[in-house]
Amino acid sequence: KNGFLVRKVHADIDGKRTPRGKRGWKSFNAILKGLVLYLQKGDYQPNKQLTDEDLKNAVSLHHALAMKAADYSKRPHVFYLRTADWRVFLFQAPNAEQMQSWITRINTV
Ligand code: I3P
Repeated sequence: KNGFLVRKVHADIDGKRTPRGKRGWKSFNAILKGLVLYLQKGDYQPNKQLTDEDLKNAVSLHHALAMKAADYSKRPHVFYLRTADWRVFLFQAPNAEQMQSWITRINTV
């Protein structure tokens, strides 16, 4: 699965709150491949080479959990992703269908 997602980093490893200046929303092309969610900047190109930055942004979905961000109302179609090492991301999907599709796919890898 791939698609457009906007990401906010809410917590770093061990659930430590991400500091100010690193909490802004950023747009990516997201690609779910195997147990990894790759986040690439720029226009979508199939089989685009992963840069060092792309690899840093990649998220392991092993023992990760996605859920609708019911308590976040500033933007629509936002879901949480909590990783095994207790990082927390917010992702905004383009619409409700895409949000649900990402949640389901992430939780069934
Ligand atoms: C953050 C940015 C986010 C905002 C966040 C800010 O600043 O403005 O959009 O989250 O607020 O800290 P920066 O880019 O300098 O990190 P919201 O869009 O959810 O308001 P927060 O610290 O309350 O999460």
